[in-house]
Amino acid sequence: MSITFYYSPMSSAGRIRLSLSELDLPHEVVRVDLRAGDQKKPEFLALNPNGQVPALVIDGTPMFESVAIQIALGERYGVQKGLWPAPGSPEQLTALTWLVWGQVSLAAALFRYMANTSEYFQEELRDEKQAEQALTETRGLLRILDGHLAGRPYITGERCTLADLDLASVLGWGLPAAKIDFSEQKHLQGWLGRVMERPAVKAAMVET
Ligand SMILES: N[C@@H](CCC(=O)N[C@@H](CS)C(=O)NCC(=O)O)C(=O)O
Repeated sequence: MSITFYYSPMSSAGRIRLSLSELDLPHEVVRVDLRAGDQKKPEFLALNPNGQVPALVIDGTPMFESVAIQIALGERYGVQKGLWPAPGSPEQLTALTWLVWGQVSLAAALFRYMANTSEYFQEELRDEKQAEQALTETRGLLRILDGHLAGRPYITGERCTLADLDLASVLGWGLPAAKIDFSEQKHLQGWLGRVMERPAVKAAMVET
């Protein structure tokens, strides 16, 4: 097995870094300096034509899109490590559902809210109405996740999987950064606390 991981701190690549660490997979890390524009150089574009991190090369085959990478890591290496449900199991379908929902629905709404409010993004592109709409959407999605977590400690049931790690790393950073109060979502709060306590997650929060 050979894995090369193209990484930049404080980016979507952080979620893949966490999975590689939890799965304890040997890999080579290539730092991509986004400010210097490394991601737009021909050698990187050959791996990811979008010119974005993360990218991962597994046994010579390049991959991009963080969710696709998470699924590949889960299915190839996660089952044996207890971090991904067995193929064909009902839990695998649940993990896939919430992993994809976490990025396509929840993270998209949360980042839209941040793009329209936060100092991390350009001020002249902010729009109050967009922010309001994105906040309402994000709150609704947090209630949906809270409802799913009622009566189960993790997304698929009793075990923490890459779906939990992926969602928690977005929310553990994003909710405080966006200053979104989720104190009413007790199940979500308890779950986030459990996932954030994991040593690999704590270490990943201090990105280097
Ligand atoms: N949908 C992509 C998004 C990747 C993405 O937005 N990467 C950003 C960092 S968070 C990036 O590399 N930006 C540099 C650029 O666009 O030039 C994924 O999930 O992998």
